[in-house]
This record gives sequence, structure tokens and C-alpha cells, in this order.
Amino acid sequence: MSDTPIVERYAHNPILTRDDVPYPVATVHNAGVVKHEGRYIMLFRSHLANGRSIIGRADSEDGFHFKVHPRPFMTPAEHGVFAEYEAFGVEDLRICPVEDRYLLCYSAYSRHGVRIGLAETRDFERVERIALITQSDMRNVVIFPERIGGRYVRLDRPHSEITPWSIWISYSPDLVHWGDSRRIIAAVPYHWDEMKIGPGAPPIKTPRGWLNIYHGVFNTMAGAVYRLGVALHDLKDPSRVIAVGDRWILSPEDPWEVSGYVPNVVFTCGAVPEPDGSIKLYWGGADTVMCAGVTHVDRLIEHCLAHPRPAL
Ligand code: BMA
Repeated sequence: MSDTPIVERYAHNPILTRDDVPYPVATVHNAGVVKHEGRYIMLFRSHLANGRSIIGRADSEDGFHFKVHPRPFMTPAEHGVFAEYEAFGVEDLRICPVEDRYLLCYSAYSRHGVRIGLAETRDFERVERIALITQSDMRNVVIFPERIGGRYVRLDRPHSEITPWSIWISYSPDLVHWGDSRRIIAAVPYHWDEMKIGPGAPPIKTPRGWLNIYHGVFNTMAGAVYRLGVALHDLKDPSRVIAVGDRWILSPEDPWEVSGYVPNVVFTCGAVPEPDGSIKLYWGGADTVMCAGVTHVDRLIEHCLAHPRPAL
């Protein structure tokens, strides 16, 4: 392994904790983040004291110092079909900038299982729920920032005991109906991501391909360890995986990643590409706090290409 870390942790992590939230929450973690009109907007998950999750909003000028809004951003819907499928909470929201709006993909939990809700916003003030875009049990949906071959494209991860927990791709003409699904990246036996993998941050476009920062899980006698890895997908056909980096890019190390609500977890739902090629990466530490770090498009591409492993 090279001496310089692939992701350089921000010196003052964690960047957000429950003490920063002006309403009662037990945790602050697994946040989607984008840069909107020059400001960073973070939509973070919090467990309430009943164990169910809601989504809060925090804003920042520099991507590291965030101020939380006085009220939650999204709580389970109270009426209609969304209310029925969100009753147990809303979790792990990804903010996907797609053309002229932001698509919000979140896990909706209920007595029916977990499925993905899709909402949209342009200004983070008005939010409109569009549809529940998966059946049970599916998680970790990220949508590519542009249509490819005229269709919307997403990555996701079936969450079931009988399918291997892998990354899949699907396509849609209208964001509501999805199909042509295929499994494209599998976990590798006896490897850091052997138990399961799933999409993390929304894909980042680079001249060499789409960067897909994902999470991988390894089971130990002391419980599961969540780490982050990266894969590179073909620009015109993202179902074609150019390379999956064989080694992780981030592993739980700091005290607030190693211990907390769920020990040994770094879990990302968001990364912000900057004009200079750097990437601000955000992750939940131990399902308890939010952390940030910086990496670079070139560094991630090099990581994928230098030590690749087969995608399937
Ligand atoms: C996954 C999801 C994430 C969580 C992780 C570690 O299955 O529930 O929200 O961060 O487990 O607990």
C-alpha cells in the first residue's frame, strides 16, 4: 500500500454530531451532500430515541463547518401510499444531481420491509415525493447525473438472504418504471468486501469513466466491518465495469468510527466533486457521527487501475 492515504481525513473530524442538532436525536450519520449554488447542503440521518430514523438538513460555506436547520428536513409521510411504506422511518438519503434538479433516494422502512422512495427538489425548500421505485427489499439507490442512451440509470443493491448482496444496474425512461436490471459487481470471497457490497455516493463523471464509491462489508467474530472501495465504469455503458479497485480506500480507524452505535463502520452516501479534481468525501462513523475527508479523481482512478480485481 502507498504511504499517502487515498482519502485524507479532515483534521477536525467528526464534523457533525448530535450535539449540533437543535432537536432531540441519538445519532447524526449517513448523509447525502451536494454543492448547491456555491453552498454545501447535507441531508443527514438521525435515529430518534425510539430507534426510528428521520432526515435533517445542515448547510456549510466550506464543506466542513455545517450548521443544522432548526427543524428536520424529512420525516415519514403522514398520508397515502408513502405513509404506509415509510412508517418505520426514512434512512440513508442520497442527493443525486440529475440535469436541472436533485433527486433524493432514501430507504423507506415499514412492516412491508425496506424499499426506496424517490423525491425531488430544486431548492431544498420544496420537496415532492415522486414514487416508490423499488419493491421490497432493495437499498442504496444512486442515480447517474445524466441520461445515458436516453434513459435514466441507477445502481442499487438487493437486500435479501437469498440473492448475493451485489451491485446491480437498472434503467428507466421516466424515473418511475425501472428495468433491464443486471448484476454488475459482486462481493469477493475471503476479501475485505466478501459479505456484501452496495452503492455509496452518487456516481462521479470523469474523463476516464464514472467513479462509483461503494461500501463493502467483512464479517468477523466481533461483528461486521464496513469499509469503502471504488470502481470505474464505462462512460457510455456504465454496466461495463472497467476496473474495481482490489483494496479498500477507507477503513474504520478513528475512535468515532471504531466505536459508537454500530462499531467499525464507515458508510458513505455522498461525495462532492470540486472543479480542481478534488473530491470531498463524507461518511458516517459508527452510525453515530458525520466525518469528512478529501481525495482526488486521479487518485481514485489510479487506485482502480493499479490493482484491479474482476467485477463479477
Ligand atoms: C447497513 C445500513 C446502514 C448502516 C450500516 C452499518 O446495513 O443499515 O445504514 O450504516 O448497515 O450499521
